[in-house]
Amino acid sequence: NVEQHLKEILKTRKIHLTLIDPDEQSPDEAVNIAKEAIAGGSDGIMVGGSTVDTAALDGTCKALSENIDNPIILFPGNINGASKYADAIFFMSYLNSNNPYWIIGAQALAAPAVNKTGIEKIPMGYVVAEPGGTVGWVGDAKLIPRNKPKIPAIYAMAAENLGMRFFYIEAGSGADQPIPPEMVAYTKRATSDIVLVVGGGIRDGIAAYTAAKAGADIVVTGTVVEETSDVKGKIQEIVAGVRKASE
Ligand code: 1GP
Repeated sequence: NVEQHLKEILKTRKIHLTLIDPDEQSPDEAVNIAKEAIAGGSDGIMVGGSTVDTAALDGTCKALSENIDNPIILFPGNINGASKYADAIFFMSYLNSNNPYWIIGAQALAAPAVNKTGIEKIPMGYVVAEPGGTVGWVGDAKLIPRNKPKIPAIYAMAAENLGMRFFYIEAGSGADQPIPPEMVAYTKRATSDIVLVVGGGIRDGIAAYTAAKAGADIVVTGTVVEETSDVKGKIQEIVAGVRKASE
């Protein structure tokens, strides 16, 4: 059970997850990146992207499941984001979209396929703040302004009241700046048990430390592993920041 596993870790320290976009490399290359990231201290691998080729997703999840022991968690970008080869799926609602498709339409259309895989579902609320990147554009987001740090907190309160157990504040993959720490802090303070996930634009140990220290339980990075030639070293730096914030 991935959720229990993550919550067990959170009793003692914060978590880092590495996001792999199956569109960006072959399954074999994804395995190499994942192995290096885990050797660097990452606790698990998220798989997904705003555009996903189902064959690439299945191929990547299958290769990962055969080669790594850490959790493989789907991070779906649309109705085709499910794979039976993963361990769990963040079953997410894009709470600050202007389009009901992204809030509940895609989830309804995908639910039969997700349930058929038999994998664990982790209910998660998802909000996108400026700049928002591709996921902001694709998801018709009412982007949360960077200078309005209290807004994600009210979405998180609503998500928790609706029974969601995870809440993700996203700046957009490749964002030029990560989520402001005040935004993370207000959200953490406004909720009780919800697991707070923060990602988008985190590129170094200091940014990872800042997000975790502000209240993120899970820090996600994706782009850095695509950009560096030393995945293990870069992830070690980021994980060191996350772990330092756990002290
Ligand atoms: C994207 O938040 C994640 O959903 C990761 O963002 O690629 O900027 O690390 P980066």
